[in-house]
Amino acid sequence: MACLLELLKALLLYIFTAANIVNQNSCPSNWTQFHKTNHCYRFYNETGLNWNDARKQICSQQPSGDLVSINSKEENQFVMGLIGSKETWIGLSDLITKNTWVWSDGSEGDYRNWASGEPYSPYNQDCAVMNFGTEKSQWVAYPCDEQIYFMCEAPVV
Ligand SMILES: [Ca+2]
Repeated sequence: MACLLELLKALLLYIFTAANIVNQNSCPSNWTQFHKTNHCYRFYNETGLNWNDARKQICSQQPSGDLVSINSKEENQFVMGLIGSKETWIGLSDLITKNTWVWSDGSEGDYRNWASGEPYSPYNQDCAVMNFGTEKSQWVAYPCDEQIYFMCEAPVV
């Protein structure tokens, strides 16, 4: 009988712990978690949107969600793994102050992966796209009203 009780206790502890892990670290379905940032990511590759609509209409549906901010080489590689070679908006722009590129989610840090000669934005190329043309995994300044695929990032819920 004592043995059975011990077994029951162990089983309850296991269920409780498993439930906790799921609750503490979960991303919504269709989102992928990156353990280094503990954030969730989703690549939207069905309908292209302009930079602002992608951000305001789609990414913001998730609490504290925004276009992806790429803050390290590791995060850049992780994002590449999800989007492959598709041209994709990232959350970097100089819309607020010309030639000062900032992340839309407010994250800071100096990591940049511009293609050679970029950011080249003499006119209205004020938003950053990843994978433009042959510049795989690198970033290029591009007109914000172009409609292309995009990636969102949000904290785990
Ligand atoms: Ca980020």
